[in-house]
Order: sequence, then structure tokens, then C-alpha cells
Amino acid sequence: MNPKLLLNELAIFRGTPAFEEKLHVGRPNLGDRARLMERINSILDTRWLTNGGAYVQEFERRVAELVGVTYCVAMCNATAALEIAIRALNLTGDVLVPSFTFIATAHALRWQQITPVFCDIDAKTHNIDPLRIEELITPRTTGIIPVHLWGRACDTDAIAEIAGRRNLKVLYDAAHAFGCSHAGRAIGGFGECEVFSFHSTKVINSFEGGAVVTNDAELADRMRLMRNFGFSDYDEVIHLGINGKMMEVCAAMGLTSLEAMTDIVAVNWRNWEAYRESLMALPGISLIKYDPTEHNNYHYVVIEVDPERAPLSRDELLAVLQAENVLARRYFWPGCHRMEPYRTLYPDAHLLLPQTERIAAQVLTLPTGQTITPEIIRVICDIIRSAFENAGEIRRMLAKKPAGQ
Ligand code: T4K
Repeated sequence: MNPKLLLNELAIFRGTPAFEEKLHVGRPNLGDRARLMERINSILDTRWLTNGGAYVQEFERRVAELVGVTYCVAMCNATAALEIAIRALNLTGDVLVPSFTFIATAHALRWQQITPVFCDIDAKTHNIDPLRIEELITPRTTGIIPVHLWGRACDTDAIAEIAGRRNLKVLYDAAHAFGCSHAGRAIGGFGECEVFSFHSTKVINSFEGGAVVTNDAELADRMRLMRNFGFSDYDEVIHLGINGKMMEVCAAMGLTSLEAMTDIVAVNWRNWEAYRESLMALPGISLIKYDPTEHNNYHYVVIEVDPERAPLSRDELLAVLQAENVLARRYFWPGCHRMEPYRTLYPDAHLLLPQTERIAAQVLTLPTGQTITPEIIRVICDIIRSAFENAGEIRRMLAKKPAGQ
């Protein structure tokens, strides 16, 4: 790892990459290994591997406590959790979702023959724009699935007001927002229910995993039935269901991860600050900010590259970083509406999504988490600075390069 200040040192000009190993966005954070192994051994000792075992129950209790809700229903992943919550809420017809999200938010609807109606975002917050919601509501609309993108809360008051007036259900996709708060309240208690992801790439991980949290007892009971084929007892099925259960080994990882949460968030904050300091002076780059008066997990370091002010475009900068083994990601480009099956089904969707289109073309997510240090961050930022200083040469070179190289 060496600072790259000169043009011919940049790997894009066939220099040596700054990092020998690839730096991924989403490298998992790990808790105490010995504690995890103890738990795994105890799972093997008791021979209780899945189906609502002791660790899953403990994980559900811990998550509910942390979030300040009454019920937590743990599932095998957040996509299954979204699908089950959508069914349990009896959503049908059309449901409003942002297009600027991970594809799972839209797929969870379409998978069940429900039409995701893509709503534009507010360019400042990257979240669904309440001002655009109402114009999309029709007699077919049954609900809204807003996403607390990057862990920054949606405008829950405005959404609740519209939903109450138009008789719509609200299910929050809170996949990014575990450990975050809004107006002093932990995210998890808004809407009918909220869905967290505990995927390996998330702030708290259970290898694969997700959960629905709610204060609605009936809804929680229905989801518990649905995640276990509808079984209420041995030989007794009282509801349509699927297998959405979390395994014991996943809950063991989740509990171990939860115990490390304070440290993980502290590392994320330290890294976010290091990026902020180093990127501050660069033209056309802005780092998305977190409200310091709220709890944040600082899990996503997202920059916007302004095409009017930055010397390189987002995609040119990405090419420079990739050559250095910095695998920055364009989350959530190009928007769900430009992915299948939606781009074929709704070829004109982009006309109603100007902010989604604009923001999706500018965002870049940078590596953070336990494997990233402030020293690594300084090198990443030096690369960006050097790339900007040599923008003309880089642009000319990239323009000559055959696609895919
Ligand atoms: N809603 C929203 C808003 C979401 O963002 C997501 C998931 C969901 C719903 C659905 O949640 P789950 O059903 O997954 O619980 C990743 C994650 O797989 C996905 O969970 C996440 N959002 C999304 C934002 O990022 P991909 O397809 O971009 O990347 P993936 O999983 O290949 O991992 C990214 C990088 O992380 C890899 O290049 C390497 C590194 N990595 C990954 C894994 C799994 C590791 O170093 N180690 C690992 O074990 O989706």
C-alpha cells in the first residue's frame, strides 16, 4: 500500500495496484470468534439445529429489546421476511416502492404477483419522496414499502399521514437501519412492521438472516405460522406457509455480532470521519451525512460525484479505483426500474423518476468496516485526489480503451 500521487503510478496506467488484496464493500464484520465457536458447539451438543431453537429465541428477544418493540420474528433472510410480511399484511394489487433500492424490495412484491409502482426519491435524503407518493395512489394501491436507505430514516410522519388518510398499509424495508434512530425512536417501531437484514454484508450479521419487528401481536402470530409452513402444532397446519426459518447457527452468529455492535459502529464512525476529512476538499465530491443527533450505524460510506463539478465522472472514478483493487460499488444504480423484469414491463418508468435517475448516476459506495483502517482510507482518498489532478489524461485513456478492459 503506497500513496499514489503521480500520474504514472496509478494502476489504471499499468502501475502496481495500491492494494494487493481486493477491498470489498460489504466485507463482513465479525464478533468474538471463541464465543461463536462455544455457541456452535452447544448447538451440536444439544442437537437442536433449527426450527425455533434456543438461540433463535434469544436472538429475537435481544433484537426486540434493542429496537424497543414487542415482537421480533426472525427469518432466513430479509427477502423472505419482506415476502412473508407482505402476505401477512394482505397487500395486493399495487404497492408503492422507491426504485432507488436493492432489487429485493421490488422482487418481494412481484414474486407474489403484486405490482411494484416505483416512486421517485428526494435527492437530499435518497429516500422515497412523500410529495410524489400521493399522485401514484389509485384504487388498486394497498400499501407503501418505503426504504430507510443507508440507515437514514424516511419521513415517517408524512408517510403515516398519507397512509392514514388513504387507508394504506406501511411496511418499512429497514434492511440498512439496524441500530439507527429517528426522532429519538429506534427504527423498527414505525409503520405496521419493519424488516431488518442480517446478511453477511450488513452491520450486524447472522451469516444470512432477517427479521420482521412489530408491536402488532396478531401480525406477529400470523408471520410465525407463515414462516413454518403454517404449523400450529405437530400434525396441525392452520395457515398457508413457507419455510422462512432462521437456523440456530445463524442466530448464534447474530448474537455474537450483536455483542460486538458497539465496537463495529465505533469503527464505522471512525472510518466515516476519516473519509469526511480526506474528501472534504475535493471538488464535486460530497459524502452523504448522518444526523449526529440520532443513532446511526455508519455502515454505508456513500459519495455523490457531481458531473458538473467533479473532473471525472462517477464511472471514470470507479474504473480508477477498481484498477487499484478498491472495489467501490454503484449501489443502487441503475435503479430497479432499469432491471428485469421491470424495464421490459414498464419501459417508461424513468419518466416519473428524474431524481432516482440523477442520483443513481452519481453514487459510489466505498469500503468500510472492521477490515478498513484510516490509513487505508487515506490511500483511497489520495488515489481519488491524484485521479482528479490527472483527469484529462485519464479521460483520454479511458475513451481509447475497448469496453470491458
Ligand atoms: N432490502 C434492501 C434495501 C437491501 O439492501 C437488501 C440487501 C435486502 C432488502 C435483502 O436482504 P437479504 O435478503 O440479502 O437479507 C449485497 C447483499 O448481498 C445484500 O444483502 C444487500 N442488500 C446489498 C446491498 O448488498 P450484492 O449482490 O451487491 O453483493 P454480495 O452479496 O455479492 O456482496 C458484496 C461484496 O461483499 C462482495 O463483492 C464481497 C463481499 N463479501 C460478501 C459476502 C457475502 C464478502 O467479503 N464476504 C461475504 O461473505 O448484494
